[in-house]
Amino acid sequence: MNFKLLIGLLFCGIAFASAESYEGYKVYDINAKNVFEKEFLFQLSKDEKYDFFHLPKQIGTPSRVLVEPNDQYELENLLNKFGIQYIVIDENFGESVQAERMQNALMRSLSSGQRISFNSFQRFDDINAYLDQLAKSYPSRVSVKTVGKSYEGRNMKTITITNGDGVQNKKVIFVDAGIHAREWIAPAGALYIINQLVENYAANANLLKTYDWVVLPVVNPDGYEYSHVASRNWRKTRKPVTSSCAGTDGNRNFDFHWGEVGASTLSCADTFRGQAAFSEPETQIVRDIMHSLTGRAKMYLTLHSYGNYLLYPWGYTSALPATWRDMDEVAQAGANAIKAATGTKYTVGSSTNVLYAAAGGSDDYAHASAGIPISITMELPAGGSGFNPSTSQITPFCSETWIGIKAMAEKVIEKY
Ligand code: 0X9
Ligand code: ZN
Repeated sequence: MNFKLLIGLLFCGIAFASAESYEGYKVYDINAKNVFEKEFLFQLSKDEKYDFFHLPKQIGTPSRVLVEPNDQYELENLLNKFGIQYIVIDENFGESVQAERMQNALMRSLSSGQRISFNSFQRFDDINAYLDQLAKSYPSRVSVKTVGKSYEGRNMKTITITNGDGVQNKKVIFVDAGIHAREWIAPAGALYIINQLVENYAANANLLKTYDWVVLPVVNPDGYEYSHVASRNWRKTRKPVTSSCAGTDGNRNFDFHWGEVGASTLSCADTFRGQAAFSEPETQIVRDIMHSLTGRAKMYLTLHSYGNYLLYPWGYTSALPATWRDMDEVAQAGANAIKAATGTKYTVGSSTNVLYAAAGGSDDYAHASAGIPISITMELPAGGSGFNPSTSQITPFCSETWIGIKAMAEKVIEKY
């Protein structure tokens, strides 16, 4: 056996010995046929024992839920009783998590020594190290700034990418990713953007002529690390709330119609809105970046997974913002470019209308409070049972995503 491979697998066994095992957990796809069945699932999702990965309001798009062994009988019973169709898409989520860990450790060990690799999911320290290396290697075009610390004290860094012409105060595209810990493909997508703009500059110079890009690749580093070493399915931040539950949903914590809809008041819930708006250092950091760029920032793009959506405000109401047509035009440009390049379909619309209502999101805040004209949430594709694409899917997913982002950026540059 290859030496690196052996070390990788040994490391994997030792490092994750205490991680949550998910042994016997099942993942179900539930196909609600009508509004009543959808409503039933919405009610069910309020129960914390069901971890809904996906709960779109559209009939015909299945909802997906992870259920621990003790609760499976009750769920199946309920669904059977009401005649709601379901299938089990993962018989043992624990095995999938273990396989993912092994694969990631192996691919990581095979690409060690490289500056950055899209053959494995990167850990937070590796991401920060890549940003610092870029600043060192490309001092005229790249600068890295520590914008604050996460609750657990991790340094959160933005990278600002320019074309090096020295012109100050250009317009800006601000991108973030990873506010939800388990959505690993999102920070990978942000790293891919950085990689393209910096290390493939010549091909992308048109995106940097009159605009600078500011990227915060991991909004929730504590949660991201926790999902790597302790609990794969963790979504929230990590600041304790009560003696038994930690974490706030960062994307319910922004101060615009905070907590009004689609956000839980229960600290143990996955969509907990927080004890107050901006209770989390991580969301404060995003807020402060947005305000520091007011006037300059023309597009805010926040990367999530999954479901292939390009969403714009509002998330708090089904009404649309006055300028929704501008955002729709930009999002359609992204969706069309992806469709033409790979055939992958993205759904475009306001988040309440095409996904579900949820207030306190960063996208609504960016548009309403920070005055950024174009504000878009991009939900990257699902892999595995949702949040766990295989390592071989990272590059194709990210390069496809980049095609859409480039098209949206070009549209923004043309419009503003
Ligand atoms: O629910 C969310 O925060 C996002 N979906 S995810 O599956 N990645 O959790 C969608 C957010 C859309 N925007 C707002 N509701 N404001
Ligand atoms: Zn998300």
